[in-house]
Amino acid sequence: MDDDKLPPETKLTRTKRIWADAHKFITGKTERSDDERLPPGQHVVNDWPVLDLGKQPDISRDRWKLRIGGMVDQPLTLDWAAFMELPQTQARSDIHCVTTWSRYDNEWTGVATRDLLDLVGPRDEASHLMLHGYDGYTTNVPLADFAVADAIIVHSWQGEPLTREHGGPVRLVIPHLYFWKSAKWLGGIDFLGADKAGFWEENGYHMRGDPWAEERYS
Ligand SMILES: Nc1nc2c(c(=O)[nH]1)N[C@H]1C(S)=C(S)[C@@H](COP(=O)(O)O)O[C@H]1N2
Ligand SMILES: [Mo]
Repeated sequence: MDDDKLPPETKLTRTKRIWADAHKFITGKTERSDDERLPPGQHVVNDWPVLDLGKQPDISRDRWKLRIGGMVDQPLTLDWAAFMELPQTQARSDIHCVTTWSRYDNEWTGVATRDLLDLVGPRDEASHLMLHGYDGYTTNVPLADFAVADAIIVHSWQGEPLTREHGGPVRLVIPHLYFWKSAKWLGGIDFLGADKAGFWEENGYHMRGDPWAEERYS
């Protein structure tokens, strides 16, 4: 087949392709049967441990901004008001931390990554993302994993504003990957044309981090 003869990929078909890719990864859902719900090597906790690099940036909602750039049609910067004007999504999911604790039934509220993707329009070449926290933390994710239906950029947990220690005012939640991929104090998202290691990935952690495949270390 001669690819040159195909019409150029439109924004709509591109979005559909990203969603189709993402569909393969809808494995971390609470609808799994009980024996499949807990990934191998994990145990359930009822509290919510705090893990970070030892600094918890103090970012008020007034100062907070989310900058989105790289390989997108429409780079943009959202402040708190613009973020809250976007469609709000609520969803429940489980947390799986690579340090072996899992926490069930977390109720998140925020902006679905899909709604954000609609807004910025990833370009054809975009395949991975680098997420940036206000503490200097970085972590990489494949675009298809970021685009799953239950990945949310959250501002609330169990109906209350996300606390500073857990990444407030705004963090990412990607339930079907280990929690280190869910950047706290989210301030930047870069769309990349190739995979690139973030902080923990440079220090031996897996580039993808699927808990059911125990992708803990590289
Ligand atoms: N900005 C930022 N995000 C981060 C981290 C961090 O140090 N900085 N730690 C990651 C790790 S290793 C984990 S397990 C979770 C912990 O989130 P929690 O403290 O809300 O449980 O956040 C992830 N996101
Ligand atoms: Mo972690």
